[in-house]
Amino acid sequence: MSTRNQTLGEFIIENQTAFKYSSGELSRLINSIRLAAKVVNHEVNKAGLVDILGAAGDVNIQGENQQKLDVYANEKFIQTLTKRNIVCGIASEEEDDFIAINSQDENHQNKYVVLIDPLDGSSNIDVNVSVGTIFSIYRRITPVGTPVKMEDFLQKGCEQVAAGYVVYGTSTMLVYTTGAGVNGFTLNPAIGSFYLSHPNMKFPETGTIYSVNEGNYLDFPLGIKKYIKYCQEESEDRPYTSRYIGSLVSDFHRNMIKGGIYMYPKGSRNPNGKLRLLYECNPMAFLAEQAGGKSSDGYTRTLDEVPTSLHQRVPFVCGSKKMVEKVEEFMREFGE
Ligand code: AHM
Ligand code: MG
Repeated sequence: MSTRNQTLGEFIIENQTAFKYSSGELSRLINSIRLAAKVVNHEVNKAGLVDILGAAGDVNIQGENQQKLDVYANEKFIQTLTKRNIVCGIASEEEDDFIAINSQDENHQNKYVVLIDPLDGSSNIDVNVSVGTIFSIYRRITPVGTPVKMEDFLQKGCEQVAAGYVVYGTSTMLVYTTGAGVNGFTLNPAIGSFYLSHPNMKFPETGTIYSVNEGNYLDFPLGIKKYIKYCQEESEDRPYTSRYIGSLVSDFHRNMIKGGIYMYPKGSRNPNGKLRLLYECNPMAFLAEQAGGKSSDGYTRTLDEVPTSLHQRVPFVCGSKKMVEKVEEFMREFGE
């Protein structure tokens, strides 16, 4: 039974046997993500010192090249997962193609592939606004010991075995699920450990926050426009408010705690929406459902979408169950 003051490391060990495929491999994998997250957190926290330490592209005092933080985060996560030899493949929002690991070694037994958005919302870094890392984990479907193939990555979201995010915010948190609820851990920077601070996180069934980039309003499908107007209409039972950070992880995190809905619909600039099914929408949809929320493209459950390519984008509506259902009602009635 999980208790407060528990570290993430203790929690992972304690809950390992509850996981249906338990072999320790998934625990080691989540442990590696925890480790890389701490390293990236350290670097993200220094971002404000850029004028002092040098901007991306500069050479720093030790003669090292300064990297853009999203490139840095990408390298750190890939290095950590590769060196510890616990996954057979990685796909990253920052890479054109997937990376096969140990593909020449017939004895490798690794079963998991990881899909990752190493630093989501990175345009927010320069202005000291929270950013995040999003990860998604599947069991490979091709035989163990053979090189991973595209089909190992193009699985439906409902096949995920784990997913989560790190939010580098006022506090740094790691929130994840292995399909048995959602738990949130806060980093104590003085000690360098994540502590269970938000056990069994749940989306309120409904909420008052809607999060959408209203700058794209004129481009939105009619159903979404009508829903936004519905939120804006004055009504005693609907005291809605708009909150949009522009960092998916942070917008989702707030909405899960307070109750709300996040939308990135299609528009003429983004004909399929902006967000990526595999790196952003599926992991968030898995977390949302595990927390009692809901996620769809306005019509179809996100986790049932059949992926066709690694970097595919889809419209995304995710959050408190009743609010997502309301959007779907509007989409059915008014459509595009
Ligand atoms: P990114 O992967 O290039 O960082 O883009 C994803 C981000 C999300 O975090 C955020 O919700 C969205 O883009 C904001 O987009 P916009 O600025 O179009 O509203
Ligand atoms: Mg992203």
